[in-house]
Amino acid sequence: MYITGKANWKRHAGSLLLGLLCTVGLMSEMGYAQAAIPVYGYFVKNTYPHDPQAFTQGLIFKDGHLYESTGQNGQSSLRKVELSTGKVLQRTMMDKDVFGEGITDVGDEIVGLTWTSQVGYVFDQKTFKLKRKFSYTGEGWGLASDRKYVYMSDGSAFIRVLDPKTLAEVRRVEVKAEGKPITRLNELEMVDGQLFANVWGADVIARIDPASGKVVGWIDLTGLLPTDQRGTDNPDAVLNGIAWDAHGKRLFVTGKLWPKLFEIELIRIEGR
Ligand SMILES: [Ca+2]
Repeated sequence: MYITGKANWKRHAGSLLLGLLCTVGLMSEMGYAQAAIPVYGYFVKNTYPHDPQAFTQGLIFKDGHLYESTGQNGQSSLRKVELSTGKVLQRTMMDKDVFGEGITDVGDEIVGLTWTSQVGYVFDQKTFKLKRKFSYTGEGWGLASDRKYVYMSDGSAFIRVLDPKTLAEVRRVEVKAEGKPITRLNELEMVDGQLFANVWGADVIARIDPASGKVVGWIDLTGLLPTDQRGTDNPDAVLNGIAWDAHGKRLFVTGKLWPKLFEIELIRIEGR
């Protein structure tokens, strides 16, 4: 049921996002540039290998390494990955009956979600030992964190704000662009106080003010990994994975089953 829903969304995602971006462009042309949401393109600074078998669901950068979670029942894992080579340095498998989703770091722990099992995992960052589990309602998609909160997406337009210690929900924020709810928010990353969320099924990242839920920028990643390099017969190979190196100020993005991971720099596109 959910997969069918996602497939339907994929067919419509392009036109919806194109519509949104055209709306922004039209507003600029009409002289309402001050009201338009800025659009950013990208410049590829570095390209790194990425495990093409990794069904990427969560990505973070911490202490010099990438940490990545992968999905699919029976194949869900948490990995520590060497940036320069894409080599998996450490791995633990999740229970066979769960579908791994997003991860984020809280102190020296890594918190992870599952898609429909309504159970989350807390791992020790160094040993990958499972320390405890926690529960939540609904679906689990993406996670991110800052020093105050953990942020969780669930496929809807709402971001759940969680207490980092108890992982209990504190509140929800609805994400809107020019008043319209933006659904299918997936992998998350906190970047200098802004919540980045890639939109499932589209090569687009929303830049969100985490306090208000307002979309304050769009990142258009069209062409980053051409579709003929994603396996044209695999509609699952979508953009999914944002990591921020807060010390080095480096932004990394990849996708499910993508053979490459990119360090990108954002470029403001004037007039869009
Ligand atoms: Ca992330």
